Order: sequence, then C-alpha cells, then structure tokens
Amino acid sequence: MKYEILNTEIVDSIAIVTISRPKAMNALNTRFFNEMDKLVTEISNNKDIKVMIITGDGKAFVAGADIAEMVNKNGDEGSEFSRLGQNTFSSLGKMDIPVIAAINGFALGGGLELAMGCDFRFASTKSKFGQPEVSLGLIPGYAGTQRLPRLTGMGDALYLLMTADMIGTDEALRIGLVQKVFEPELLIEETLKVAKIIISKGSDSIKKVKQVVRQGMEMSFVDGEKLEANQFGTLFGEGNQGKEGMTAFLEKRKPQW
Ligand code: CO8
Repeated sequence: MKYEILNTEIVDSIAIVTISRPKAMNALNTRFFNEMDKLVTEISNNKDIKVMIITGDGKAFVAGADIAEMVNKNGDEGSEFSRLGQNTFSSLGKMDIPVIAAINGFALGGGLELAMGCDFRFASTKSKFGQPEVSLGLIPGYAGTQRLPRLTGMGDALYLLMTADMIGTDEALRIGLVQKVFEPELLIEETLKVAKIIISKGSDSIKKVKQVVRQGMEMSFVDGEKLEANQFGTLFGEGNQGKEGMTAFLEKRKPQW
C-alpha cells in the first residue's frame, strides 16, 4: 500500500510516524485506519524498530474522526466505523515495542482516543485536549469512554466527556492525561531522548512490562500477580536478559543485551 496520510521516518531504530492531512486537521478517515493497520503490521515485523512515536503535521495532532465522512453514516455503519478505530487503537497496545504519542497540537475526540491508545503521552505547550463528541450529539467511539476513566479516574473523565471542555497542558498534566510537556520545537527531540533511554534497557523487560501492565489492567489483581510472577520467571537463567543484567551489575559493567 502506498501511504498517503502516514509519513514514517526511521531515526536510530525509532519509527517517527507523522499523521499528515493538515488541511483537515489530520481528521481520521477510513484511509487513515487502513494505513495505520498496515503500518502497525510492518513495524511489528521489523525487528530493527524498537520504539514507535506518533505525531501530527501542522497545528493539530488529530482533531477527531472525520466528521465529513461520518455525517451520512447510518447506525450500522457508525458502529462499524467505531469498531474499525477501536481495533486499530487496541493494536498499538498489543505491539511488543513502546508506542509514544508526541502531541503537537489539538488532540480532540478520536485524536485524544488515539493518544490514549499509545503507551504514554508527551505534549507540546501548544496542545489542547478534549472529547467534544457531546457537542456533535455523539459519544466517543474509539474506546474513549473506557480509556479516559482508566487514565484520569472517573470524575475527571466524566467532566471532560459531559462538558466537552477543551483543556491545556497544565490541566492535562494534573489529571495524568500526559506525562511530560515540552516547548513545541523540543517535542520530538525530547521524545527521541526518552525513546533512546528505553532502547538502552533490556528489550525483553520492556516487552514484558508492556504486556504484563496492559493485560493486568484487564484482569483481577490476583490474576495480574500470577501473570507477573510467571513472566518474571522467564527473565532468569542462562541466555536470558535478567541473568545478563544482574551479572553485569555485580561485575560493575554495562550489560550486553
Ligand atoms: N473532521 C473533519 N474535518 C475537520 C475536523 C474533523 N474532526 N476538524 C477540523 N476539520 C477541518 C475543518 O472543517 C476545516 O476544513 P475547511 O478548511 O475545509 O473548512 C479545517 O479542518 C480547518 O479547521 P478550522 O477552520 O475549524 O480550524 P480552527 O483552527 O478554526 O479550529 C479546531 C480548529 C478547534 C480543531 C476545529 O477544527 C474543531 O473544533 N474541529 C472539530 C473537533 C471535533 O469536534 N472533533 C471530534 C470529532 S468526533 C470524533 O472524533 C468521534 C470519534 C469516535 C468516532 C467513532 C466512529 C463512529
């Protein structure tokens, strides 16, 4: 597939994916979802790529689902479009590598839902966040009703979902929606720095942290503990990264992963 909306640049084993439909504020259409599905498969199959960063072109990260594409859909088509986006955003959480949102501007509706599907979020000081669906007579359809309360707690989530309030970075930091904020010109540079720190760690540990946290969020605490203990054990023993990491510490040298 030829990518029209997604531009990918590889920098030091890091895929920087830029959503580029700036005239429509990078609004998410069917083409975007088809491209993102293909790209997730490609990146997952490329063992040289260790981190994926998603950002936007222009003054928006993503200003939501494409309203012009949605307006004439019937109920079944609306549900289908919802499931398409839910599956695409869930696939980011199933990738072995970390996926970081570098939010460069408006992250509204489906745009905030995309960012919430990533493992964590950095933002430029110019960013604005919101779930404006109720202003359109809609509700979020790409799992925003599920991810937002899990990230911020129910009160802040219901406040944002019911009021359609558009918040800035101070408030987004306060409620835990984003983890770090940078000046716009430093956003990608600083995100790359963090990506490189992650790459310097044991890759098996990073993969398992993601799996155990994400799967654990879907199960009971006790089942999550069992999952953790099982996965913890897989890192021990000859040939495993835990063995090398601990041995390197005791030998006062850097681990050779
Ligand atoms: N869809 C389609 N086009 C859009 C969208 C969008 N979400 N957002 C902006 N655009 C277009 C505008 O229509 C405009 O096009 P044109 O130049 O042809 O008139 C162009 O982008 C530039 O936008 P503005 O002129 O409005 O730019 P401003 O700087 O004045 O405002 C805003 C920027 C604040 C981002 C404003 O564009 C805005 O409010 N956009 C809509 C935000 C919104 O409501 N998003 C939620 C959409 S609904 C959603 O995401 C639901 C997700 C779940 C779907 C489930 C599937 C069924």
